Amino acid sequence: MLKENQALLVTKRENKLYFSNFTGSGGALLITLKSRYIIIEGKYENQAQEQCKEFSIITLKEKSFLQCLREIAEREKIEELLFEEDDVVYSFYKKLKKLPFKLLESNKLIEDKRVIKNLNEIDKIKNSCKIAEKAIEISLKKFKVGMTEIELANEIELKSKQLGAEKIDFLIVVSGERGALPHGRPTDKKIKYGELLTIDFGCIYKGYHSDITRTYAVGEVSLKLKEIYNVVKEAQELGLSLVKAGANTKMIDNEVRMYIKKFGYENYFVHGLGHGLGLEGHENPILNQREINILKSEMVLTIEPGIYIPGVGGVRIEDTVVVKEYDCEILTTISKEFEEIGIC
Ligand SMILES: [Mn+2]
Repeated sequence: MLKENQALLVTKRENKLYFSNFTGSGGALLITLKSRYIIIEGKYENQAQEQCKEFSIITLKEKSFLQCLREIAEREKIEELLFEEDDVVYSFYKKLKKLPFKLLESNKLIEDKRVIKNLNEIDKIKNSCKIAEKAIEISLKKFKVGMTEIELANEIELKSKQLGAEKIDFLIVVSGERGALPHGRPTDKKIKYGELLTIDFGCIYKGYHSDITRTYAVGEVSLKLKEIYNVVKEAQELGLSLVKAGANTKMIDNEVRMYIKKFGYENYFVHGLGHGLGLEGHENPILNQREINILKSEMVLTIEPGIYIPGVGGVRIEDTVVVKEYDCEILTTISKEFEEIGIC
């Protein structure tokens, strides 16, 4: 991928982790055809020695990052430097420009590799999904009508950490009319009888994300809410059934949208059908009406249609799946059957 006179500067945290196993937030990798360097502050030295066995470690002492970069480049006869255009900030770019090489955009070189997961990565995502769904299930057993959204969210967060999550990525707990906010944060609103409750949760396990959404009925809900639930559930299952290698993401998104349209709710499905995930919570492939991606085996993505009616409430159901040759493997397996909770 690289030519002899080129070096790739990796600054994006997830890409550094992908290439080197380095979990720290600082530093950068410099990769040439022949060598791999990690350039870091002294405080990361021990960590880098432990995690980055295949890298030459360069510690910034009296020299600046740019001086180190320049020295390596001279030694290795580098003329072109590829940098991550989505990660580099303008002030750093101006400094890079002063160095004596031609700057080239890396064009998501690493992200393109990351989109297909290896078995090790899929294992970590699976584990991450297991933790997330277990945390939801166990927390729901403690759920009582009148609990606040934040109280329930805290339970889920704590449980996920007890189960091995290193941190949570995000946690949406919304109830009643607040369910119409696709990305609503939990508040001190009490979760009441007769409302829908949506939990969308992703945690991180060994760097890898999970993503799952379930909507529950708190006791008996109106026929309208139940109807929305069933439309979303059927739409989500339709989406899952279309995922396989070779499928076109825009067409899958469209089929699900058309299904929802049959019931007149198309204007209330206000986001794309899904997204890839891995080291980032949102990465390629993106499933929406704006782009076309062709699915390949071992991509990992979500299918998450929703209906959000302002003043009424909302439903979203989401699974994380691995694309296979003829179908997909669903990693988030807790029940999607319409379920009334908090009544026993
Ligand atoms: Mn998602």
